[in-house]
Amino acid sequence: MQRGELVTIEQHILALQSLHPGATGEFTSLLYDIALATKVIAREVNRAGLGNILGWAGLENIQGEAVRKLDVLANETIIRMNEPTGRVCVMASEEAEEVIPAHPRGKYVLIFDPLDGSSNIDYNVSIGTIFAIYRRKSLSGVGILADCLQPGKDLLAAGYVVYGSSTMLVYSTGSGVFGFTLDPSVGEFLLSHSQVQMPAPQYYSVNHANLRRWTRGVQEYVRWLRGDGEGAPKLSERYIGSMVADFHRNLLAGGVFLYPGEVNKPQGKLRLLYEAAPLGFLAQQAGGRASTGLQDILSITPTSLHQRVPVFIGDRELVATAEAMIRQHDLARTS
Ligand code: AHM
Ligand code: MG
Repeated sequence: MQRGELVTIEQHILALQSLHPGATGEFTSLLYDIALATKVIAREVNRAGLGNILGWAGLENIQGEAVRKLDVLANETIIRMNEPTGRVCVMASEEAEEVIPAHPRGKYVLIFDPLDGSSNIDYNVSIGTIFAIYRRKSLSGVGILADCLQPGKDLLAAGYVVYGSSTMLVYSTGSGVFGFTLDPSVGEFLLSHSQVQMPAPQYYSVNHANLRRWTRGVQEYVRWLRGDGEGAPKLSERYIGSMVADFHRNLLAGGVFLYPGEVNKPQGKLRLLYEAAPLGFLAQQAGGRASTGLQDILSITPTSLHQRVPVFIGDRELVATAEAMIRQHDLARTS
């Protein structure tokens, strides 16, 4: 990009398409539809706190429409904008128990977490949308569950939008990670971060309140992240409680985010399809990694839509140390 040149997300997606001579433009349009849906969500997130001030009564606003919770609204926005286009055959959302059938001729599968960071939604703290796109596997008709249960290594694209002090969309189609900042005055996402690579780590992000419930390996690892023991890094701690926002900071500033399993809940909290795999794909594209502590997250073929996995994601070396400590302290005890 030349200095001073403005690149919109649409131009950027089209430029990527030109690298694939056989491309029909459908994938390009799908990415653009997602970007558009997130602009609608960003608008709602930005005015969320105005509901009471503007005098919306109870569950109805002044037009008599039901005031929906933001996460429901985000979910409906993404579904409505992608269901009829003919580009996706099936969708899966963190907010929906079953798959969402779409168009029989759709070539793609769209997986999304409409509004991640639910505990922060009501408090004006950064939240996000995560999306992932796979090629369909079924041969015809409306897509099915098997289309959604694909490993992260087969992703065609993944990305997220963080609704923070500004709104940013970050995505990858497998040729690097690119970030766009929404200019609200013109309503366009403009390229602000090109070919993002994770710098040397500065931060670790974890909910320390869970400390007593972690396995010995995880406890040792977090102690090491805090500076105890041989070769321990010098890091500072930051935890927002919205995975998108925590991941985003570590992507740009360098670091590791973890949501480990617990002794009585070894699978942890975060969802493989909607959270771990798409962000794992971005981490890898930016020079980092994502692991469960025992296995590379991108290699896992999901067995159910809402499967959970422990997550260690970010700087490669820091993730590798988590794996080593978990193998040393936890595997020896269970095998
Ligand atoms: P959600 O999908 O209900 O928003 O839950 C996922 C979120 C992540 O964004 C975040 O990393 C984690 O839950 C925070 O959990 P906790 O409040 O236990 O620290
Ligand atoms: Mg979520």
